[in-house]
Amino acid sequence: MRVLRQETGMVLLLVLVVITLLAALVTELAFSTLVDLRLTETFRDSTRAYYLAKGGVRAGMSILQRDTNGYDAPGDPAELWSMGIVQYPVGDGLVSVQIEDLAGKINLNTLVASDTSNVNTVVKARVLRLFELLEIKDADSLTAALIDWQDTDDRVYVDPDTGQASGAEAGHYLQLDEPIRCKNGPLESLDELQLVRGFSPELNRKIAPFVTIYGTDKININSARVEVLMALSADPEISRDAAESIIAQRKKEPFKTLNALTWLNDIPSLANLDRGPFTVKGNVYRIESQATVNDGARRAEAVVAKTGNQLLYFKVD
Ligand SMILES: [Ca+2]
Ligand SMILES: [Ca+2]
Repeated sequence: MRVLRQETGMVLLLVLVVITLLAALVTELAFSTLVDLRLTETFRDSTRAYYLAKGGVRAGMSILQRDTNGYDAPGDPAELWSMGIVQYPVGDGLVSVQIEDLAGKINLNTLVASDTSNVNTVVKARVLRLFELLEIKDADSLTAALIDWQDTDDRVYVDPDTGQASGAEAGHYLQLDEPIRCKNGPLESLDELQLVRGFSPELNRKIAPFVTIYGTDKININSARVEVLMALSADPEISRDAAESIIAQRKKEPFKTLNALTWLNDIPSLANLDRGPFTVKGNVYRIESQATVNDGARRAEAVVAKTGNQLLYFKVD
């Protein structure tokens, strides 16, 4: 009897173990099925968000094509592109688009005339002043390294003012722990700056709002930030007060034509300022499009030229 009771006990225990295992298996299976289903849904939503984000860029491009008023002044009621698109519902999703005029930034690729070793001393002075305004250390050697990175020759840049060889060519880059080639050509992205001697991700973040690698050396007076305006001229100096007056004025009335720049005469210190560096419109814009569909979220970034409706850069995260 005792043996029988023991055997019965053992069987009961086995049954219990099997039931527990089965239950665990069933739960696991149900869970996996749920996960698979969720993954499919997420994939579907993510894919839809991807196309929606891409569509946002297309929408941004077409808004820009409709802007033909001859000036670009973010915030002006006539400048629809600058309003962007905020959380616009499309099907199950939402899309937001922001457009930024890059002509308000200093184009680092104009430091050296393309495919040459000819330094644009006006732009060089601008970059130097900007770095100094942003309290960036070693502005001289950073600017020189940026020149050498772009110019076609392999001679280290010697600053004509100081006589110092402060740049960096192949001799520097080939001696790194992980040697790289000196580009000797224009920057293809702002991220590429991190390869240039002295630049770091932190420095990149600091200068990113003020610089670009696209467009011309002209600065749009309607969209430049205070620091960019201040960096434009050393003689006469554009003081912070003067730059802020320009910004206050353009909020009242954008500079719609180059003739409107005569307003600058109203600021006594700027009466003799060279109007040459200025423009009142852009041609290259950065479009950022963010889309969500349920749990799926994607972000697209593009750089486009208005002339010819050209896509210069495109990335979807
Ligand atoms: Ca416009
Ligand atoms: Ca070079």
